[in-house]
Amino acid sequence: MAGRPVGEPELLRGFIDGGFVAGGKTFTKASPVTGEILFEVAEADESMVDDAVAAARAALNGPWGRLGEAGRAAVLRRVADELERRFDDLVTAEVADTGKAISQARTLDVPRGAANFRAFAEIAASAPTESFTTVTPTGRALNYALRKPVGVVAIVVPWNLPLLLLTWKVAPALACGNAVVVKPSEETPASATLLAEVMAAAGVPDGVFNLVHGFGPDSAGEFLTRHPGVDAITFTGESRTGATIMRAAADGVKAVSFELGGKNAGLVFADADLDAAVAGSVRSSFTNGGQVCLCTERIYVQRPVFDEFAERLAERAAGLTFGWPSDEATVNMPLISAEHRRKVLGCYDLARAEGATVLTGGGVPTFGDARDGGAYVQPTVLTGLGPATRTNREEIFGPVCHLAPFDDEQEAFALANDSDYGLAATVWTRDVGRAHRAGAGLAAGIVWVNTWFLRDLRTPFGGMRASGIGREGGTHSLDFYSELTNVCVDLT
Ligand code: NAD
Ligand code: 6OD
Repeated sequence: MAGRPVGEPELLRGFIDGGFVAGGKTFTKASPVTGEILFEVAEADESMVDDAVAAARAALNGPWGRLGEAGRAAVLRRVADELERRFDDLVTAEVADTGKAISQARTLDVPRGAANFRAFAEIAASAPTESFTTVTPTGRALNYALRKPVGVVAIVVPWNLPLLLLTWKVAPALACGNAVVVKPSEETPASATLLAEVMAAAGVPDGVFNLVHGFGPDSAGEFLTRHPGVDAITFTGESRTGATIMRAAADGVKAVSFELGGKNAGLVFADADLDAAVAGSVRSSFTNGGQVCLCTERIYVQRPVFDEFAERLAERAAGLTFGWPSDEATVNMPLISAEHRRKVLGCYDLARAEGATVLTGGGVPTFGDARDGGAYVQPTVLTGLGPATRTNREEIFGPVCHLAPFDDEQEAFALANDSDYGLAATVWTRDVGRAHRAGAGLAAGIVWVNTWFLRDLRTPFGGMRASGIGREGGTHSLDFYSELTNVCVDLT
């Protein structure tokens, strides 16, 4: 990612069979902070996607295909080392693409990139497989399962946590011996391009990791997901896009793993540590500009503490000041693009039209400097709407939450579960029994109690309903990224 003529946006290229390649067309990537053009990006056409898939297939038949678990784990550890060596470059790329605060990129996004490779190096190398001895009429038979790669895996990811979400899939895919073609979001080409450099420097064999840039429909995303040479598709993004990809996957009866949207509930009980609940809800609603699939957009608060909680949350939200991403003290960030800002501001207008009371926010901050060209919106706290409103049902994916009161646990669980989605729920309570009842009673792939976005990479991660298909994490990732062959040997 160097060597551009001064004043020209840098050209980011795809990476196929161990080399960087540019296609015919390019598109531009604008800064969410100022709107200025940062990069020109080579858009992969259909023939480049063909080349990427062919390179991945060839790699499976080369030395990579003969490397055992331990050998692959060593490669993954080298990738993690190299990611750590390029730490500052990756932080710079991630901040440029997204406008996120440098402190967050340093403590969450980039470290998780390396952690994903280290974790799956261990998980894959130490995963057991089943074996059974079977009594037969003449003696015994031994059954045991062998894990094999699925083959060529297509990885399509969004823009909100670009490196974290990409490596969360690349690491287990490679740990299981697959070769991958990745398609990052058109909004975040930079860290994926650096990841290609990292792969090469870490000695990942040519063709094992391939990168194509572009958009979804009628572009690299669609070409890749309907490609007959792809064996499995893992996708993170909007539920609607997941449905489109599922149709494409149906033709080849391909395995899919989908991590999709959310409309996550937070439940604040009157017995909670209210300081922790307020601080935790500030994090869960406004981290990354509210652009985390796990963010809490619906908060239900038990009636005796509703007014105090609402006042304190609104005050904290209003106090989340915007600095430049490079300021160490900055926590807030812009939305990813002008287009996404139009969508989120449309949701703020819709909420008002539906009768919401705006406790804080609801508009656009002004700076009097270049950031006025960026995609900033104010952190917003709403109240006053019923559960059937679009504001309470549709994912907004911005720094916004709606507060509503409840009276008892049963009502709280019912309100939380009244959703087309089922990704995450967060519960604030001091009652241990209630904490466990919440785990059992809430229809979500993840239930956090007195915390939010605390991740152990060995645990199952994914969503119910429109929030996804399947689970990744720990051995659940191995189940998606490998096929099992049962071998049955007659021992008589
Ligand atoms: P998106 O669905 O618009 O795009 C995601 C990726 O899919 C991008 O790379 C895009 O180019 C590609 N794409 C779009 N249309 C396609 C098509 N027809 N065929 C193939 N590829 C296509 O999502 P986004 O706006 O980038 O991300 C925000 C969404 O992602 C939110 O809904 C959020 O909840 C969700 N998300 C979910 C998780 C999770 O773990 N469940 C994590 C992060 C984000
Ligand atoms: O932490 C993870 O592994 C993960 N997949 C997080 C998803 C965040 C969504 O925006």
